[in-house]
Amino acid sequence: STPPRVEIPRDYNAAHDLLQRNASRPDKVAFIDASSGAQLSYGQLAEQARRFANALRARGFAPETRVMLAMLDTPEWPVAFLGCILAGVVPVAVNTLLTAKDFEFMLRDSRAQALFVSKPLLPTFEPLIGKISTLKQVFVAGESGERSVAGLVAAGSPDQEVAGTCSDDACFWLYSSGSTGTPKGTVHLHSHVVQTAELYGRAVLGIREDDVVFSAAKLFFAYGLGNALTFPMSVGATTVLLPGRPTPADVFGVLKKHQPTIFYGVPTLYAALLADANRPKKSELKLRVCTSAGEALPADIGKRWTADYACEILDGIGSTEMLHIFLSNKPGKVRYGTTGQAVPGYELRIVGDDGRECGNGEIGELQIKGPSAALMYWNNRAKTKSTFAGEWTRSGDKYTRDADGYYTYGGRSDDMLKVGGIYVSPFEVEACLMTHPAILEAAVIGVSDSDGLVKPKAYVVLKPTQQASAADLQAHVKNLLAPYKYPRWIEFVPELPKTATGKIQRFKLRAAN
Ligand code: 3SK
Repeated sequence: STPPRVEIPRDYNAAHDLLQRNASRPDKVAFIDASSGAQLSYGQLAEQARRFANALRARGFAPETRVMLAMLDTPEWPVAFLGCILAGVVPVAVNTLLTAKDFEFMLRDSRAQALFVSKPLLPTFEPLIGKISTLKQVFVAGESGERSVAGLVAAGSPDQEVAGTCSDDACFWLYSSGSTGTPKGTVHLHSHVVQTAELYGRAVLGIREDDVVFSAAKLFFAYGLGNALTFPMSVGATTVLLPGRPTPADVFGVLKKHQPTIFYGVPTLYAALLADANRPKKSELKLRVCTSAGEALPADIGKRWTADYACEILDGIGSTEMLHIFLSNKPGKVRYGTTGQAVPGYELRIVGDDGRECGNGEIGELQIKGPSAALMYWNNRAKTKSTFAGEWTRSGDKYTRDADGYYTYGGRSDDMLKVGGIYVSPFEVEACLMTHPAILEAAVIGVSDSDGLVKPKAYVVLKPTQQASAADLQAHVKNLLAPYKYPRWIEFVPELPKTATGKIQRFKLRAAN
């Protein structure tokens, strides 16, 4: 059958489109802050985004300049994101769990001229403010006053002025992690927002106006951005935002209090929810569909969740590069243990090491062709060329396909690990361990825990006469890197397996687990 196509006019602004789709429902709640209980209606959202955009213009931010959003998930996030896009300014949304060193790299790489930062994150950014010459202005979310996001919104005119962007203009960036450490600024276009909302949000998830959605993945992730902002806004649904960490208690709290009909999680979280002794009964929740992405969902977790909550988990895979999910299980056709079938509108192929397309049952790299592939990685021509190979985007994930078109995950093509749905570079964790004075050498691999979910494990060689406990080394990593990157297990060994040329043979360590 003909693949679905979403037609988008040349003159087009993604934020304007999302807001216009809801112009007829100004009183409907668009966003709820689960922590404060504050609500933002579609009418308020449209007005605040317009004011934000006009205030940016008044302060001299020209279309195509970049600004950084380092904000927790509160209703100010969509106001800032949509406000920037309305003004043609390009928001660079960053992972709030990262360190000052990571943020410094991203501020310098993107040359963001303004920073919008949530108050609790300000101490991490303070040493950078004044140090980076391209960063001119800072606005704080979660407070009032002249230098706040709220102050900026209040100062802007409510007039409707939309930047003259076109569908192929840069709309926003997200940073994608790489195995060599430096994150890659991934440039997405205005058209990509509605492509993903229509092809996956509407056609696979079946999202609709009467849905209430809740995503454990935050808005700064491509997964969370679609889940909790662009998909619900594309149909006028309501989103519950949780600014803090999605602990099982908080997630169940939201599911009970706000009764979401769509819940978007990641495998580690589903495992933790199923292990929670205080979890609610099925009758206390109103879920109609759940999703999982970030890493392959172990079949057992999916089956137990469905048995307990009478709701399927649609396991799928997307990427920062493709913006959202291109391969997914579909309602009523779920096969646990697989990542499902191609999302209509995307073409998939599996390519072997010899460059030939694989047949059913053969393992190779999954490649994707579809209308939401990023334009490029900023400042990184070599990686852009190797990832975005003409119409096909390389995923770096190994897959097999069966005769029914279901795909099964077979590991990464590189050494990257996915921990709780977030990429972790083993090289970065090794380099961090090596800064500990007692460590001579370290090697990090991914090892499955009892739920079948991958976590970092470190093999460590101590310097002669030096001592350190596993807890010391874990604390050292937690201190220097984003906390989710720390090795959950540490094994002390007399030496690491190496090739004749001195390269660590991680495959030997993997085989021993
Ligand atoms: O990790 C994934 O599978 C994913 C899903 C949707 C959007 C982005 C990503 C990385």
